[in-house]
Amino acid sequence: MSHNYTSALASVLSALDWGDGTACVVGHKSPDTDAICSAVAYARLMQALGHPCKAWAAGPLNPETRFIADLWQLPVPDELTHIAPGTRLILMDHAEYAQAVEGADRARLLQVIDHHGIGDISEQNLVYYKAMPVGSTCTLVFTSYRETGIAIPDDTARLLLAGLISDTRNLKKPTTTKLDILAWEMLTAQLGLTAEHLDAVYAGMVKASQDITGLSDREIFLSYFKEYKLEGIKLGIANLESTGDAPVDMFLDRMLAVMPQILSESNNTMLFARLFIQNGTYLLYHGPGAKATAEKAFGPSLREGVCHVESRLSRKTDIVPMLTAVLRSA
Ligand SMILES: [Mn+2]
Repeated sequence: MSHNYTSALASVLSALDWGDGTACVVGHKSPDTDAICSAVAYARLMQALGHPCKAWAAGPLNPETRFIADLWQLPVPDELTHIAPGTRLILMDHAEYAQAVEGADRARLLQVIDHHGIGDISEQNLVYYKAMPVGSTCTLVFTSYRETGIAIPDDTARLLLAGLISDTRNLKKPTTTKLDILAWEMLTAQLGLTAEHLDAVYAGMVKASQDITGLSDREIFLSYFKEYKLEGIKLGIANLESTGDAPVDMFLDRMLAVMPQILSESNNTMLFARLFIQNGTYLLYHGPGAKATAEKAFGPSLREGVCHVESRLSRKTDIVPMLTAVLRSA
Protein backbone atom coordinates (compact mmCIF):
# COMPACT_ATOMS: atom_id res chain seq x y z
CA MET A 1 0.00 0.00 0.00
CA SER A 2 2.65 2.50 1.04
CA HIS A 3 4.62 1.79 -2.12
CA ASN A 4 1.61 2.53 -4.29
CA TYR A 5 0.93 5.70 -2.38
CA THR A 6 4.52 7.02 -2.68
CA SER A 7 4.75 6.20 -6.38
CA ALA A 8 1.35 7.80 -6.99
CA LEU A 9 2.54 10.96 -5.21
CA ALA A 10 5.74 10.94 -7.25
CA SER A 11 3.76 10.56 -10.47
CA VAL A 12 1.74 13.70 -9.71
CA LEU A 13 4.82 15.73 -10.65
CA SER A 14 4.60 14.29 -14.17
CA ALA A 15 1.41 16.30 -14.69
CA LEU A 16 3.49 19.49 -14.87
CA ASP A 17 4.44 20.97 -18.25
CA TRP A 18 8.17 20.19 -18.10
CA GLY A 19 8.84 21.04 -21.75
CA ASP A 20 11.97 19.78 -23.53
CA GLY A 21 14.71 21.66 -21.70
CA THR A 22 16.21 21.53 -18.25
CA ALA A 23 14.24 23.21 -15.48
CA CYS A 24 15.98 25.78 -13.24
CA VAL A 25 15.77 25.11 -9.51
CA VAL A 26 16.80 28.24 -7.67
CA GLY A 27 16.44 29.93 -4.29
CA HIS A 28 16.19 33.64 -3.51
CA LYS A 29 18.69 36.39 -4.30
CA SER A 30 21.30 37.02 -1.60
CA PRO A 31 21.04 33.27 -1.05
CA ASP A 32 21.44 31.78 2.42
CA THR A 33 22.40 28.21 3.27
CA ASP A 34 18.78 26.99 3.17
CA ALA A 35 18.19 28.52 -0.29
CA ILE A 36 21.36 26.98 -1.72
CA CYS A 37 21.11 23.54 -0.12
CA SER A 38 17.38 23.07 -0.69
CA ALA A 39 17.82 23.90 -4.40
CA VAL A 40 20.63 21.36 -4.90
CA ALA A 41 18.81 18.65 -2.92
CA TYR A 42 15.49 19.25 -4.68
CA ALA A 43 17.05 19.29 -8.15
CA ARG A 44 18.59 15.91 -7.31
CA LEU A 45 15.18 14.56 -6.28
CA MET A 46 13.57 15.77 -9.51
CA GLN A 47 16.43 14.19 -11.48
CA ALA A 48 15.88 10.91 -9.62
CA LEU A 49 12.21 11.07 -10.62
CA GLY A 50 13.15 11.55 -14.27
CA HIS A 51 12.70 15.30 -14.66
CA PRO A 52 15.77 17.12 -16.05
CA CYS A 53 16.67 19.85 -13.58
CA LYS A 54 19.68 21.92 -12.62
CA ALA A 55 20.19 23.79 -9.36
CA TRP A 56 21.46 27.38 -9.41
CA ALA A 57 22.47 30.06 -6.92
CA ALA A 58 20.81 33.47 -7.34
CA GLY A 59 23.93 35.27 -6.15
CA PRO A 60 27.27 34.70 -4.42
CA LEU A 61 27.39 32.48 -1.33
CA ASN A 62 27.34 34.22 2.04
CA PRO A 63 30.20 33.58 4.52
CA GLU A 64 28.17 31.04 6.51
CA THR A 65 27.35 28.96 3.43
CA ARG A 66 30.97 29.08 2.26
CA PHE A 67 32.05 27.77 5.67
CA ILE A 68 29.70 24.78 5.76
CA ALA A 69 30.24 24.02 2.05
CA ASP A 70 33.98 23.78 2.70
CA LEU A 71 33.59 21.78 5.92
CA TRP A 72 31.15 19.22 4.52
CA GLN A 73 32.34 19.29 0.90
CA LEU A 74 28.90 20.35 -0.31
CA PRO A 75 28.38 20.80 -4.05
CA VAL A 76 27.99 24.51 -4.78
CA PRO A 77 25.70 25.51 -7.67
CA ASP A 78 26.76 27.95 -10.37
CA GLU A 79 25.47 31.48 -10.21
CA LEU A 80 22.43 32.50 -12.23
CA THR A 81 21.70 36.21 -12.77
CA HIS A 82 18.68 36.01 -15.08
CA ILE A 83 16.57 33.46 -16.91
CA ALA A 84 15.11 33.52 -20.38
CA PRO A 85 11.35 33.86 -20.94
CA GLY A 86 9.53 30.52 -20.85
CA THR A 87 12.27 28.72 -18.92
CA ARG A 88 10.80 26.09 -16.62
CA LEU A 89 11.34 27.35 -13.08
CA ILE A 90 11.14 25.88 -9.59
CA LEU A 91 11.37 28.47 -6.81
CA MET A 92 12.93 27.35 -3.54
CA ASP A 93 12.68 29.18 -0.20
CA HIS A 94 10.82 32.24 -1.60
CA ALA A 95 7.57 33.09 -3.32
CA GLU A 96 7.91 36.68 -4.51
CA TYR A 97 9.39 38.26 -7.59
CA ALA A 98 11.30 40.90 -5.58
CA GLN A 99 13.52 38.08 -4.25
CA ALA A 100 13.62 36.00 -7.41
CA VAL A 101 16.26 35.88 -10.12
CA GLU A 102 15.70 38.46 -12.93
CA GLY A 103 13.21 37.24 -15.53
CA ALA A 104 11.34 34.96 -13.11
CA ASP A 105 8.11 36.83 -13.84
CA ARG A 106 8.33 35.76 -17.51
CA ALA A 107 9.40 32.17 -16.81
CA ARG A 108 7.04 29.18 -16.75
CA LEU A 109 6.67 28.52 -13.04
CA LEU A 110 6.37 24.79 -12.31
CA GLN A 111 6.81 24.54 -8.56
CA VAL A 112 7.27 26.50 -5.36
CA ILE A 113 8.78 24.86 -2.27
CA ASP A 114 8.76 27.38 0.53
CA HIS A 115 8.24 28.24 4.19
CA HIS A 116 7.37 31.94 3.89
CA GLY A 117 4.18 33.82 3.12
CA ILE A 118 2.66 33.73 -0.35
CA GLY A 119 4.11 36.71 -2.21
CA ASP A 120 3.11 38.15 -5.57
CA ILE A 121 4.03 35.21 -7.78
CA SER A 122 1.47 34.10 -10.33
CA GLU A 123 1.13 31.25 -12.81
CA GLN A 124 -1.91 30.34 -14.90
CA ASN A 125 -0.73 26.81 -15.72
CA LEU A 126 -0.78 23.83 -13.40
CA VAL A 127 1.62 24.35 -10.51
CA TYR A 128 2.92 22.20 -7.66
CA TYR A 129 2.96 24.46 -4.62
CA LYS A 130 4.29 23.14 -1.31
CA ALA A 131 4.43 25.51 1.62
CA MET A 132 4.38 24.74 5.32
CA PRO A 133 5.12 26.84 8.40
CA VAL A 134 8.26 24.86 9.23
CA GLY A 135 11.77 25.95 10.16
CA SER A 136 13.52 25.41 6.84
CA THR A 137 12.89 24.66 3.18
CA CYS A 138 15.32 21.76 3.57
CA THR A 139 12.77 20.20 5.95
CA LEU A 140 10.21 20.35 3.14
CA VAL A 141 12.66 18.77 0.69
CA PHE A 142 13.24 16.00 3.26
CA THR A 143 9.47 15.34 3.31
CA SER A 144 9.42 15.29 -0.51
CA TYR A 145 12.04 12.51 -0.53
CA ARG A 146 9.98 10.56 2.01
CA GLU A 147 6.70 11.12 0.16
CA THR A 148 8.10 9.99 -3.17
CA GLY A 149 9.98 7.01 -1.73
CA ILE A 150 13.39 8.12 -3.00
CA ALA A 151 16.28 7.23 -0.67
CA ILE A 152 18.35 10.21 0.47
CA PRO A 153 22.04 9.73 -0.46
CA ASP A 154 24.51 10.72 2.27
CA ASP A 155 25.80 13.76 0.38
CA THR A 156 22.22 14.98 -0.03
CA ALA A 157 21.57 14.31 3.66
CA ARG A 158 24.47 16.66 4.46
CA LEU A 159 22.94 19.36 2.25
CA LEU A 160 19.56 19.03 3.97
CA LEU A 161 21.09 19.08 7.43
CA ALA A 162 23.17 22.17 6.60
CA GLY A 163 20.11 24.17 5.50
CA LEU A 164 18.07 22.87 8.41
CA ILE A 165 20.54 23.82 11.14
CA SER A 166 21.20 27.19 9.51
CA ASP A 167 17.55 28.26 9.28
CA THR A 168 16.48 26.84 12.67
CA ARG A 169 19.63 27.93 14.54
CA ASN A 170 20.22 24.20 15.13
CA LEU A 171 16.61 23.72 16.35
CA LYS A 172 16.76 26.67 18.80
CA LYS A 173 14.72 29.13 16.74
CA PRO A 174 11.06 29.56 17.81
CA THR A 175 9.90 28.66 14.27
CA THR A 176 11.26 25.12 14.75
CA THR A 177 8.53 22.45 14.53
CA LYS A 178 8.41 18.77 15.45
CA LEU A 179 8.81 18.02 11.76
CA ASP A 180 12.12 19.91 11.69
CA ILE A 181 13.25 17.95 14.76
CA LEU A 182 12.24 14.65 13.15
CA ALA A 183 14.15 15.50 9.96
CA TRP A 184 17.18 16.58 12.02
CA GLU A 185 17.10 13.29 14.00
CA MET A 186 16.78 11.08 10.94
CA LEU A 187 19.48 12.92 8.97
CA THR A 188 21.98 12.98 11.85
CA ALA A 189 21.32 9.27 12.51
CA GLN A 190 21.88 8.45 8.83
CA LEU A 191 25.16 10.37 8.82
CA GLY A 192 26.28 8.98 12.20
CA LEU A 193 26.66 12.46 13.70
CA THR A 194 26.17 13.29 17.37
CA ALA A 195 24.29 16.25 18.84
CA GLU A 196 27.59 17.50 20.32
CA HIS A 197 29.21 17.43 16.90
CA LEU A 198 26.29 19.32 15.38
CA ASP A 199 26.53 21.94 18.14
CA ALA A 200 30.18 22.47 17.26
CA VAL A 201 29.44 22.65 13.52
CA TYR A 202 26.65 25.15 14.11
CA ALA A 203 28.90 27.26 16.37
CA GLY A 204 31.36 27.37 13.47
CA MET A 205 28.61 28.53 11.12
CA VAL A 206 27.62 31.33 13.52
CA LYS A 207 31.24 32.38 13.87
CA ALA A 208 31.64 32.44 10.09
CA SER A 209 28.44 34.49 9.63
CA GLN A 210 29.63 36.99 12.22
CA ASP A 211 33.15 37.25 10.86
CA ILE A 212 33.20 40.49 8.91
CA THR A 213 36.98 40.66 8.66
CA GLY A 214 38.03 41.91 5.25
CA LEU A 215 34.50 42.85 4.15
CA SER A 216 33.67 46.41 3.12
CA ASP A 217 30.76 48.11 4.91
CA ARG A 218 28.75 47.72 1.74
CA GLU A 219 29.47 43.95 1.63
CA ILE A 220 28.53 43.66 5.30
CA PHE A 221 25.20 45.39 4.63
CA LEU A 222 24.41 43.20 1.63
CA SER A 223 25.55 39.83 3.07
CA TYR A 224 22.13 38.86 4.48
CA PHE A 225 19.93 41.30 2.54
CA LYS A 226 16.44 40.53 1.19
CA GLU A 227 14.07 42.58 -0.96
CA TYR A 228 10.29 42.68 -0.62
CA LYS A 229 7.25 44.30 -2.19
CA LEU A 230 4.93 45.11 0.69
CA GLU A 231 1.59 46.75 -0.08
CA GLY A 232 3.01 47.78 -3.46
CA ILE A 233 6.16 49.36 -1.99
CA LYS A 234 9.55 47.90 -2.81
CA LEU A 235 11.95 47.80 0.09
CA GLY A 236 15.05 45.98 1.24
CA ILE A 237 15.85 44.64 4.72
CA ALA A 238 19.38 43.72 5.77
CA ASN A 239 20.13 41.32 8.61
CA LEU A 240 23.33 42.51 10.28
CA GLU A 241 24.86 39.58 12.12
CA SER A 242 27.61 41.27 14.13
CA THR A 243 29.42 44.56 14.64
CA GLY A 244 32.77 42.80 14.49
CA ASP A 245 35.13 44.53 16.92
CA ALA A 246 33.41 47.91 16.53
CA PRO A 247 31.38 49.62 19.27
CA VAL A 248 27.66 49.51 18.41
CA ASP A 249 27.28 53.26 17.77
CA MET A 250 30.27 53.39 15.47
CA PHE A 251 29.05 50.34 13.57
CA LEU A 252 25.57 51.85 13.17
CA ASP A 253 27.17 55.05 11.78
CA ARG A 254 29.05 53.00 9.20
CA MET A 255 25.91 51.13 8.10
CA LEU A 256 23.86 54.35 7.92
CA ALA A 257 26.63 55.82 5.76
CA VAL A 258 26.37 53.11 3.07
CA MET A 259 22.56 53.02 2.93
CA PRO A 260 22.05 56.08 0.62
CA GLN A 261 24.34 54.66 -2.07
CA ILE A 262 22.79 51.18 -1.87
CA LEU A 263 19.29 52.69 -2.06
CA SER A 264 20.14 54.81 -5.11
CA GLU A 265 21.51 51.79 -6.99
CA SER A 266 18.45 49.65 -6.27
CA ASN A 267 14.84 50.14 -7.27
CA ASN A 268 13.68 50.11 -3.67
CA THR A 269 11.84 53.00 -2.03
CA MET A 270 13.16 52.32 1.46
CA LEU A 271 15.92 50.38 3.15
CA PHE A 272 15.88 48.86 6.61
CA ALA A 273 18.39 46.85 8.59
CA ARG A 274 18.14 44.71 11.68
CA LEU A 275 20.92 44.20 14.21
CA PHE A 276 20.21 42.00 17.22
CA ILE A 277 22.56 42.28 20.18
CA GLN A 278 22.13 41.45 23.85
CA ASN A 279 18.35 41.09 24.02
CA GLY A 280 17.64 44.17 21.95
CA THR A 281 17.12 44.84 18.26
CA TYR A 282 18.38 47.95 16.46
CA LEU A 283 16.35 48.88 13.38
CA LEU A 284 18.01 51.16 10.86
CA TYR A 285 15.96 53.00 8.24
CA HIS A 286 16.64 55.14 5.19
CA GLY A 287 14.66 56.54 2.25
CA PRO A 288 11.52 58.59 1.66
CA GLY A 289 8.83 57.66 4.17
CA ALA A 290 11.13 55.22 5.96
CA LYS A 291 11.37 57.21 9.20
CA ALA A 292 7.59 57.52 9.61
CA THR A 293 7.13 53.85 8.71
CA ALA A 294 9.83 52.67 11.14
CA GLU A 295 8.56 54.85 13.99
CA LYS A 296 4.98 53.63 13.54
CA ALA A 297 6.20 50.03 13.57
CA PHE A 298 8.94 50.18 16.22
CA GLY A 299 8.42 53.39 18.23
CA PRO A 300 10.29 56.70 18.38
CA SER A 301 13.82 56.89 17.00
CA LEU A 302 16.68 56.31 19.41
CA ARG A 303 18.69 58.63 17.16
CA GLU A 304 18.32 59.75 13.55
CA GLY A 305 18.06 56.65 11.36
CA VAL A 306 17.77 54.17 14.23
CA CYS A 307 14.91 52.68 16.28
CA HIS A 308 15.43 50.18 19.10
CA VAL A 309 13.16 47.46 20.45
CA GLU A 310 13.96 45.56 23.64
CA SER A 311 13.37 42.08 22.28
CA ARG A 312 14.68 39.86 19.56
CA LEU A 313 12.86 40.65 16.34
CA SER A 314 13.01 38.22 13.44
CA ARG A 315 12.95 39.68 9.93
CA LYS A 316 10.50 37.07 8.68
CA THR A 317 8.14 36.57 11.60
CA ASP A 318 8.23 40.06 13.18
CA ILE A 319 9.65 42.85 11.02
CA VAL A 320 8.01 42.03 7.67
CA PRO A 321 4.52 41.65 9.23
CA MET A 322 5.00 44.86 11.31
CA LEU A 323 6.06 46.90 8.27
CA THR A 324 3.25 45.39 6.20
CA ALA A 325 0.67 46.43 8.81
CA VAL A 326 2.00 50.02 8.89
CA LEU A 327 2.15 50.33 5.08
CA ARG A 328 -1.35 48.87 4.74
CA SER A 329 -2.81 51.49 7.08
CA ALA A 330 -0.86 54.35 5.43
MN1 LIG B 1 14.68 29.30 4.48
